[in-house]
Amino acid sequence: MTREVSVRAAGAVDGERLQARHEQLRAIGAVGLTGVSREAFTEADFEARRLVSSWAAERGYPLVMDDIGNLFIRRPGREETLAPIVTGSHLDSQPAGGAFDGAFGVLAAFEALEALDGASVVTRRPVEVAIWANEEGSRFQPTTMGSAVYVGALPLQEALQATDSAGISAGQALRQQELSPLSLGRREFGVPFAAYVEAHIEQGPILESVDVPIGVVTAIQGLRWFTVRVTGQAGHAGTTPMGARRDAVAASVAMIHELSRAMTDAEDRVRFTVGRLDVSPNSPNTIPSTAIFTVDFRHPDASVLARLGDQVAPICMANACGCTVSVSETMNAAPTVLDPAITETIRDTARALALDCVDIVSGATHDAKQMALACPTGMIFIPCRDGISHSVLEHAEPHQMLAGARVLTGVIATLASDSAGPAPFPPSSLTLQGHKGRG
Ligand code: HGY
Ligand code: MN
Ligand code: MN
Repeated sequence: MTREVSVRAAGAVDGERLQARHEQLRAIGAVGLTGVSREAFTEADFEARRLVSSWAAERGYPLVMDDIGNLFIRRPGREETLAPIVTGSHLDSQPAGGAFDGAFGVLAAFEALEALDGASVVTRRPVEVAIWANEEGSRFQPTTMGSAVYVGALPLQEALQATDSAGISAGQALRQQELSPLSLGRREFGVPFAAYVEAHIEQGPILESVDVPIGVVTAIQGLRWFTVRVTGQAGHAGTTPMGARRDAVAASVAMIHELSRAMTDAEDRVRFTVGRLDVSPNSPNTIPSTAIFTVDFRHPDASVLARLGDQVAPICMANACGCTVSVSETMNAAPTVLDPAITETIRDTARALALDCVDIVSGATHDAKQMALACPTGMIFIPCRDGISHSVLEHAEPHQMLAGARVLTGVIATLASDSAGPAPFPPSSLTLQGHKGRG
C-alpha cells in the first residue's frame, strides 16, 4: 500500500508547475539573467517568503512562524496530533548567488504538498514545508541560523544580536518583515518532527561527473567558522616609516598566508576559505587601522577539524605584526551522519521510480545538519552544472529538478503514511529555549 501511494504521489508531481514557480521565484532579487541576491532579512528575502506564503494561502494550507523567522506551511494529516514529516530548505541566498541553492528545496517541498493533493493522498501524519531563516549566514553569522535556533543549538538572543557590516542586527532586520496580509500563526521552537528530508542541489561536481540524477546524502562534513579582528594604527602612507607601522592589512595577509600553509592535506579534503576581508578606513593613502576577515574551515573527519581548527587562533596571534588580534569562533559543527533508515527510504524510492542514485557526502552545509540533532533526517541531491554554486552561474536542468521533486514526494508520502512513532525530541544533548513540551 505504501509503495503504491509513494509512486502515485511521485507521479502527480507537475514539472511544468514546478518550473513556473521557479521562474516566479528567481525573478525576486534577480541579478543579471541567472543569479539572485536575496540576503537574509532583506526586502528581497521577505518578498520571496511572501510569494511562497501566497501559494500556501491559495491552497488553504495554514502558515506559522517562530521568533527567528522560520516559516512552516502545513498540509493536515489524518491524525493531526502526530508529529509531522517535514521537508523544506531556505529562500535566502548569497549576495551574488544562484537561483537554485535553497530555492530548489523549498520549491520541491511545496510541489510535494501539491502532488499529494493531486494524487488525493490522505497521509497519516501531517506534512510541513519549512522555510528556514538565514541559512546562508553571509549577512548575519552563523550559517543555518534559523534551524540552529529552532533545535536549541543557538540561543535566540545571540542570533538576534548578530550584526551585519552596516551594524544592523538580525533582530532589527527581521522586524522589518511584512508578511501581512497573510494570517500567520505563531510556533514555539522545538515542536517535534517525526522526520526531516531536504532536497538540494549538490553544489559540487560529483553527480554530474558520474551522470547520476539522484544523490543519497549519507553525511554532511563538519565546519568551523571564525571572525578575526585585527587592530593596528592608522597613519600616513607617505610619511610613516615601515618599521614604525602597525598595519592591519599587512598583519592579516601574514596571518592568512600562514593559515593557508597549515590548512592543506595531500588528499585535497581540507576546505579553507577567507571569503570576507573588511578594511578600515579603506583609503589608498592611509595605513589600515583595522581589518576583519572570516575563516570558513571544513573537513569530514572530526579529529582533523579539531586539530587544524584549534590552530587558527594561535597562528593569528603569532603573526600579529604589532597589531592586537581577537579571534572569535562563530560556528563549530561536527560532521553529521544522516539517518540510515531515511537514506534507505530515499534509495528505495529512487529505485521504484527507475532513477539511478548514488551515496554522497555533502561538502556544503544545510539546515538538515541542524535538524539531524533533533529527528531522523535525510537529504536528496540533484546535480548542478559544472558543480558551480554560490555563483550567478549556478544551474540545474528542469528534468533534474523534476527527478529530485519526484523522489522527495515519494519519500514524504512513504514517511507520512507509515506507522513509525514520533522521533525523540530534543535529544538529551540539547536544551531548548521556549520549548513548551511535546507538540
Ligand atoms: O555554506 C554552505 O555550505 C551553504 O551553502 N550555505
Ligand atoms: Mn543551501
Ligand atoms: Mn548556500
